[in-house]
Amino acid sequence: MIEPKLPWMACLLTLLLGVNGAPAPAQTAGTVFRDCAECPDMVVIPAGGYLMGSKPGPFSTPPSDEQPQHAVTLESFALGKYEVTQEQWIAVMGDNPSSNSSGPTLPVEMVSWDDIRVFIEKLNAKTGKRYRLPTESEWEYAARAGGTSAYSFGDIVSELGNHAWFRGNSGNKTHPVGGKAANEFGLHDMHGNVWEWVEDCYQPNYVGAPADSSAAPRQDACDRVFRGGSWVSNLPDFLRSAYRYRFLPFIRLSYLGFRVARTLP
Ligand SMILES: [Ca+2]
Repeated sequence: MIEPKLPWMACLLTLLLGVNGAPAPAQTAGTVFRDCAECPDMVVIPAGGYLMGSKPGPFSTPPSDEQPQHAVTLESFALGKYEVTQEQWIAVMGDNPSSNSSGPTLPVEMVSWDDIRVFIEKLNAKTGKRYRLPTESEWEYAARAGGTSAYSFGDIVSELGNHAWFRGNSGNKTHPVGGKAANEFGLHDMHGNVWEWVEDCYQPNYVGAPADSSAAPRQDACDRVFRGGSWVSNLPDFLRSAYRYRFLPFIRLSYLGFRVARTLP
């Protein structure tokens, strides 16, 4: 007797395509997906581990807030392939607060950490997904993209211009996202263009920092961290993967934006 093959094949097709015939959300690291036409492109970041922070090395005296270097283990998550753009912000919020508003694919800026909370609430309501800001450990893991150097591409400052917009090459303005080379995880502009808010309350060092991807413990009226340097950064040090800066959550600046993370599935 020959087994009927169709039910088995139908089962497989359902797994591959989803119940409505649309592609099922792929969880394979490196996969790029988008939850709606005007939603950010998201990259599936692999699970893994790394050493967060800095130790004496090519930059012999890293700021004390990057120490102690410590091990962090992370589950897979999704992160924006680019900084959130002005057209993506407008699609959710209906306005454009940006200082340099000369193009739809420029990164949105002049958005506070508090403003972003509203954006994410609306994006989640629109998509039914769990968007959020990346935690500080997720952001640094994604910026390093498997590397242990100052930048995702190594330690050579003269190569920064291939990967980042900063004071030395930006012409004192933001640039359309994705104009520079991606890192090994397929992410653009982790170094430069606009600084990127992350979830965490700033802590002055990593003593007692979480060993997983959770955010630092909440404090009342804390500064929120942002990362990666920007078009206005005049020192290459500011664009290092481990470099940290922070402001109160209501601050809006022309060189400060964000990218979204999304919990999987
Ligand atoms: Ca950036």
